[in-house]
Amino acid sequence: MMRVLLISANTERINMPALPLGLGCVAAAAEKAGHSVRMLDLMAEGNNPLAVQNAIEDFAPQAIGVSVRNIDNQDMRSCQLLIEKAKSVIAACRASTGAPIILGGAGYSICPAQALAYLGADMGIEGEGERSFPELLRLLESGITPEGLPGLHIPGKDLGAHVSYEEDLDSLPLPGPDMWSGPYLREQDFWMPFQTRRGCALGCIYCSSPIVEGTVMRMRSPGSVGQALERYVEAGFNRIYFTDNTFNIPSWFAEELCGHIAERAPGLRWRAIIYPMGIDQRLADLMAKSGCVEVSIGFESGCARILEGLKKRFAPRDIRHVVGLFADRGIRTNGFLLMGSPGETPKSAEESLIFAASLPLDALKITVGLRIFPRTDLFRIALAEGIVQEGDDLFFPRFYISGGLGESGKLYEAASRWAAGRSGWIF
Ligand code: B12
Repeated sequence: MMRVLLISANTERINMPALPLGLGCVAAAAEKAGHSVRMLDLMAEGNNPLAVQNAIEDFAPQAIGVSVRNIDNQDMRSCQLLIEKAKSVIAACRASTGAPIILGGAGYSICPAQALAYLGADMGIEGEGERSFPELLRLLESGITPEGLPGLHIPGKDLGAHVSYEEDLDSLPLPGPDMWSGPYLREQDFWMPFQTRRGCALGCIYCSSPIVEGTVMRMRSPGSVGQALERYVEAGFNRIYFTDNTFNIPSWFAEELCGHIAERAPGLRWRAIIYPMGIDQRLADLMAKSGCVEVSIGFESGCARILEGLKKRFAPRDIRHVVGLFADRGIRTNGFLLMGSPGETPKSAEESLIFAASLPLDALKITVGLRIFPRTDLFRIALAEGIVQEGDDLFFPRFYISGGLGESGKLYEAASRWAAGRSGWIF
């Protein structure tokens, strides 16, 4: 048994304060394996500069896990390096203890080697942490060199770490409501995150989700989700944000899920991310009846040619249909438009803006420029176009903007002009 301190370095409130759900999953798994775990969520600590030092002095951990969620804010116009927070956390750990520091999380998994080098940690686990982290603790405790563990990276060593993804999500413990504390949990804009499935096979050219979650979708059983949500509602958390990449895929699963939510957690209000394809009246009705109040729809473009280039499996008419289905049921719709994609021209950009303005959306967020992630088709396109070079460090953000647009300033100007006159539009 080891004393393990798990630190969430994220204090960002961009969009909404995000609870460290992934770290909670890892904590639940480490506890189940018999370790003594303490969580330090820096979001809950306000601005206390001594939070890390105090926790280490008080708990004397034998290992420290640090969750790295965000690298950057993915905004080409005013880019912020959010990873800096994690760097200072690791420095504070180093100043107080010699215990090994282990990284994990989405921001870490996208560029593991670079993150390890930049942050100065001892090792890291790429991908899901529930299996590998407790196993790593066991090996460290027994004094066995941990090489060969799925997803493990150690600076300076090429372990060829293959990442493995759990097939049976129900076998992984879920963090219960008692795992969480902190004043921000009672704030008006707080929505408790909950994940029902992992993995995405859709293959959108720019997306990092397959890197973090793999390309094979795995689901928790709808009954177990209903049961877990019932406990959250009983504990007073009746606003849930489903973090699943595409809540409506597959639709049979989404339908079953809605049935269980309505039965076990009546009174729950929830939000989700939707892929605008394959949603019919029946699913939209079930979503509304089970408490869905808002959907985010990353339709990204209103031009069929650009959507094809992004490898989206929907066309503008599908987007219109889906937005209409939710609007008719009083479910708030947030649209997301991504401008500057491969093949974008001033004409297609305008087509997108006209299209977006014609939809009955409650809000629209416009992003100009696509964050280039490693191991994506967008990276290969950017390479072929000379925007990035082989071996470029994509840990520090690099953005794609179509060469067919002329100056990026013109697109900024167009997006600002369109957003200025419209309520709910954000650029
Ligand atoms: C849902 C989501 C959101 C929701 C969050 C809602 C909420 N209430 O939490 C919303 C839409 C609000 C959002 C906002 C943002 N997001 Co977001 N989001 C996601 C998404 C799709 C899922 C995150 C999630 O909760 N996963 C579920 C948990 C269980 O998984 P996990 O955290 O990855 O944890 C697992 C592993 O990583 C690992 N692990 C985690 N911690 C640790 C620690 C250790 C020690 C170990 C060993 C392992 C480990 O084990 C866990 C369990 O298996 C991811 C993409 C993705 N598919 O991962 C992007 C993602 C995390 N977001 C990202 C970004 C950038 C943002 C924003 C900055 C965007 C913006 N400009 O607004 C904001 C920041 C929000 C904030 N306050 O921090 C990026 C981060 C990469 C980057 N470029 O920095 C991602 C990866 C998406 C992307 N575009 O690439 N987001």
